[in-house]
Amino acid sequence: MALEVVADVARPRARTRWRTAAILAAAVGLGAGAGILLFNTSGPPKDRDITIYAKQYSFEPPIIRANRGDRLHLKLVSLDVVHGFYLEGYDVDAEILPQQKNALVRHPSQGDQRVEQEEITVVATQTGKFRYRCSHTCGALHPFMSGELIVAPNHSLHGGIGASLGLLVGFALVVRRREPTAAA
Ligand SMILES: [Cu+2]
Repeated sequence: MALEVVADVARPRARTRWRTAAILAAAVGLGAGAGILLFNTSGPPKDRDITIYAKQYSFEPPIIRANRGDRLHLKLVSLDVVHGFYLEGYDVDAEILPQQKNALVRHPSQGDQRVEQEEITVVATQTGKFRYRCSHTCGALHPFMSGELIVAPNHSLHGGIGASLGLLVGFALVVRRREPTAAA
């Protein structure tokens, strides 16, 4: 026992610190990976038909949830006046005319030319929250007319939870390793 303690004290401190850091880093990494794997329940991408109704001054549905990779086939319908549909982050903007089956769609990055389309296909390649809002002045409360596309999974969140748990486990391991020294 005495020998062991002497050996422990004699061990260069730098190496101990290095090992501690390595254990913590490994624990954080494993935790983050486990978090992503365990909570990633999205399954294979799906094709989904979604009709979005626009009326003064809201969209129905106000929130669309999708999983990363899903192909969303959006049909836009106005129930009253002319509205717009601009989807943040996906380069989509449309004009929705009442009593019209087709929307006038454009891709802002490619200019102002609009094409009549019955539906807009959006592949949810980016995760996160993306606001969609009316882009055609439709009345007094027009600026408040918006909704939200939420694309899961949120890897950074689950990875973060896993990393935190990993950090805790890592600390526990480090503390256990130090116990013999503390007892001496
Ligand atoms: Cu509007």
